[in-house]
Order: sequence, then C-alpha cells, then structure tokens
Amino acid sequence: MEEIYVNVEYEKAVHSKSSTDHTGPKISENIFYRAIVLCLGLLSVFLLIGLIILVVHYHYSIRSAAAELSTIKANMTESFQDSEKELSILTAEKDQLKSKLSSVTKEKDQLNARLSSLRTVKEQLNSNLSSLTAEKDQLKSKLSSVTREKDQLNDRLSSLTREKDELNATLIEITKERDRLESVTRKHCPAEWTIFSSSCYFLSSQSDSWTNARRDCQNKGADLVLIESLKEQEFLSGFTSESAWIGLSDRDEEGTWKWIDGTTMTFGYWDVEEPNNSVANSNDGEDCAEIKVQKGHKWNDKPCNLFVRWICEKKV
Ligand code: 2F8
Ligand code: CA
Repeated sequence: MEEIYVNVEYEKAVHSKSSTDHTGPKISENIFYRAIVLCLGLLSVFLLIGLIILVVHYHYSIRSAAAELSTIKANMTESFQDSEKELSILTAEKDQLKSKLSSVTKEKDQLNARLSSLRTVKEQLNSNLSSLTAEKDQLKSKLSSVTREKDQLNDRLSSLTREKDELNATLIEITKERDRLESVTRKHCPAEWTIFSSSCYFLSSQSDSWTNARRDCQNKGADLVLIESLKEQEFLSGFTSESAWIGLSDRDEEGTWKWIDGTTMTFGYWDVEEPNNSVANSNDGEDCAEIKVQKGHKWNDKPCNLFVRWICEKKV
C-alpha cells in the first residue's frame, strides 16, 4: 500500500510537470507514465488477489489445522481419558499389589519366624534323635547280652529240669524201696517162711498132688504161689532147688490157664513147647503147672495127680 501511495505521489509530480510542458516528448512521457500506472495498478490488483488468495488459503489452512487439532485434541482427550482410566486401574492394581505385598511380607515374616522356630525344633529333635539312637544302641547291646543270658539260663533250666526229673524218679524208687524195707522190717513172716516184697513163701518138704498141695497151703492160711512178675519168678528160681507146684491150672477149661484166685494168666514163664498137655503119663492130659528145676526153673504142665513139692504164698 505504501508502495502504491509512493507511485501516486510520483504520478502527481510527473503530471504536474507535464502540465507545464506542452511538447511532443511530453505526450509520450505521459503515455509511458500511464502505462506504468496501469502496470502498477494491475500489479496492485494481482498483489491484492494474491493476498486475498493467501488469506483465504491461510484461513482454510487454519480451519483445517484447527479441525485437525480438534480431532487430535479429541483423540488426545480420549486417549487421556483412557490413560486416566488405565492409570486409575493401574493405581487400583498397584494398591492391591501394595496390599498384597504387605500381606505377603507379613506372611513371609511369619513364615520366617515359623521357619526359625521349626529350625529350633528340628535341632532339638536332632539332638533327641541322637540321644535316642545312643540309648537304642545301649538297649540293643543289653538285649543281646540279656538274650545270651536267657539262653544260658534256659539251657541251665532244661538241664536242671532233666536233673530234677531224674532225682524225682530216683526219689520215687528210693521211697518205694524205703517203704518196702520199712514193711519188711516192720512185718515178718512165720518161721520156715521166706519174705520177698510183701509176701511170705513156703517150700514144702514133702511131695503130693496139686489138689493136696493147695489144701496144705490153705491150711497154713496161704495158697499155692501166684507169680505176677519176672522179679517174683527170679526170686522163686533162687528160692527152690526142687521142682514144685504153682497155683496155675487149666482144669476148668482146657487151654485156658488161670491162677488160683480166678485171674487169667498174663505173665508167663513157660519152657519151650510148653504147655503141651502131654498124654504120655496120663490119659487126662496135663492141667497143672510146675516150676521145673531141670528146665532152668521154666514152667511145665503136668498131670495134676503126680507128686511133687509145692510152694505156698501169703501176704505179709
Ligand atoms: O519133654 C517135655 C515133657 O517131659 C515129660 O514128659 C516126658 C513131662 N512129663 C512129666 O514130667 C510127667 C512132660 O510134661 C513134658 O512136657
Ligand atoms: Ca508138659
């Protein structure tokens, strides 16, 4: 604008100068100035248009920028709100984590305390364990020595038990012998009778039939001898040097030998092949038994009516 004003002033000065000069060069000068003015005018118009275009462009640019800025602002606001929300969530999370951390820290402290107390307990238990182990070893050693002792005592006990049983058996034997001796010393047999165990024995000096022999014994308060054991037989073997009747016969039933008290014979001392009920000397056979000296004091059946000595027996 200032430039336009200068040009106008200049044109005025030129016009005033030309108005004073009325020659031909003055006319061409005038045209020249007019062209310049026109050019300047046109230039001004162009400048003005450019300026307006610039202003419009600037205006639209500004509006576009403002719109962009508004969008950016809106985006940023949204983003800010999102960030705020996130921040709030993060803050809440942080608070929770802080609270959790505090509770975990507390828990950790409690666990540390518990761990320390457990360590103390473990040390005590370890100490107890080692003392118990030592005690156990001592007890094991004691047990093994006690077991050895027990085994020795068991051996001793069984040997003592055996000894006791043997002593008991001996005692029984001795007691029996004592009783027998007592009885022998306390009781006695009549003259001409011999005592053995708890009986008195008599050997006749005469010979007679089995029936008469028995009667004689009964008259003496006795009966023909009844032999119940090998011991008694051995005694009688030494007692008589003559064959003699004994109280055994099968007169009631042939082949069934019974003692004079009616009992069936269980202990026997027969000679070989006896009793044979031989009929060589009697048609009735042999129904009465004798001790036969010639046959080692073994027994023989013989006819009852034959004469031999006899042996009586009665209880002491
Ligand atoms: O050889 C045994 C036999 O001996 C005698 O007979 C030959 C006896 N008789 C008398 O003693 C009477 C049998 O009894 C005896 O079996
Ligand atoms: Ca015979």
